[in-house]
Amino acid sequence: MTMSVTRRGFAAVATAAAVACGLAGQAIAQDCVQLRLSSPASETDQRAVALTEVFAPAVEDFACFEPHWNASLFAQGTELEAIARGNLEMSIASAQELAEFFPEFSIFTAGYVHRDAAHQVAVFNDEVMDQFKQKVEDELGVHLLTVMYLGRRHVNLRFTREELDVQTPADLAGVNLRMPGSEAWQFLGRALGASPTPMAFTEVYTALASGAVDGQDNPLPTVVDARFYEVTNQIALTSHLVDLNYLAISAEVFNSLPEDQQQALQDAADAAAQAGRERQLALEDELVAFLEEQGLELYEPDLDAFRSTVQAAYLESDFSSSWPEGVLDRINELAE
Ligand code: KDO
Repeated sequence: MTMSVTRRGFAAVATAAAVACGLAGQAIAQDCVQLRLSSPASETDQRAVALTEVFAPAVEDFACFEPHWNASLFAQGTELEAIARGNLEMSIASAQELAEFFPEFSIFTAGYVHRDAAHQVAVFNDEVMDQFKQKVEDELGVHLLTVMYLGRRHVNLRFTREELDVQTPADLAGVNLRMPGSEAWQFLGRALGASPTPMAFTEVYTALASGAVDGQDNPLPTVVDARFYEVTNQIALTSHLVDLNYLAISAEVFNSLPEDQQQALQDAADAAAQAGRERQLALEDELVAFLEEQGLELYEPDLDAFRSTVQAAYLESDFSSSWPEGVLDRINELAE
C-alpha cells in the first residue's frame, strides 16, 4: 500500500516535527545553564582549545558552553560590560580591560612584573588577589575563575633586522606599534619607546599586510596562530610582558549554581587553564625554529635596557599611584 501524502498533509507533519524538536530543544536548553563566551581569540588558540576540549566536557552535565571566537559575538574590550548587563555569561578577560574599570588592575599589566606562568598562578591564588577579585564581583558582577597563560609578549615588526635593529627602547622611536585599545596597553607601547596605535586584534593582520602599522606585540603562539609571521620580518624577543588573561563568568550565573556545580565549574576552569598553560609553554619553545624557517629574524635585544626603561616608566606613572600599598612587594615575594 502506498501512502499518498498531500502537500498540506506533509506541511502539517513537518510543522509538528519542527515544533516537537523546538520544544525538545528548549527542554534541553532549560536542562543546562547557558554559558556564552565571547573572545577575540581564534578557535585554534590554545586557550580556546583548552576550553572546548577540557572545560566544556567537564561541565556538560549542567552547563551548555557556547564559545564565540574571533570576536564574533562582542567586540574585543566590550565583553565585561556585556556580562555586567546580563547579555553574556563568560569572557577571557584581560587585566588591561579590568584596569579600564579599576585602575589598580594596572599592576598586573605592568611590563616586567610577572616573571613566568607559575608566578602568575601564585599571584592569582594568593590572598593579595582577594581585594581585586572582590571588587570586580561587587562592582561589576563578574567572578574571576582562574588565570590563563597567554605568553611572553615580544615586538614583532614588518622591518627586517637590517632595516631596524632593535636593541633598546630608543630604537623603537617613531615605530607605529599596534597595541590593543585600552589605555594600559597604550601606555605599555609608549614605555617600550614606540608610538602606539590602538586597534582590535581581529584587524591586526590586515593592518600589518597593508603597512598601516609597523608592527604589533604578542607571544610567539599568537604570531603563529594569527599568521602574523606571513606579514612581518622580525621579532625582537623583549619578553616585555608575561601576559595573562582571566577566565571570567557572570557572578549572578555562578552564584545561582548549587555548591557542587560551582566546585565542578571551578575545577573545570582550573583544569582547562592548566592544559592551555602547558601547551602554550611548549609552543613558546617550539615556535622559534618554525618562525626562523618562515624567514623571520628572532633575536634578543638589550633586555636590561628594556626592563629598566619600562619599569621606570610605570613607577613614575599615575598608574602606580593607584596600586594598593604592599601589593607590588607581595607580587615580587611570590616570584619563585
Ligand atoms: C591582543 O589584542 O593583542 C591580545 O593579545 C590582548 C589579550 O588580552 C587578548 O585579548 C588577546 O589579544 C586575544 O585573546 C587574542 O589572542
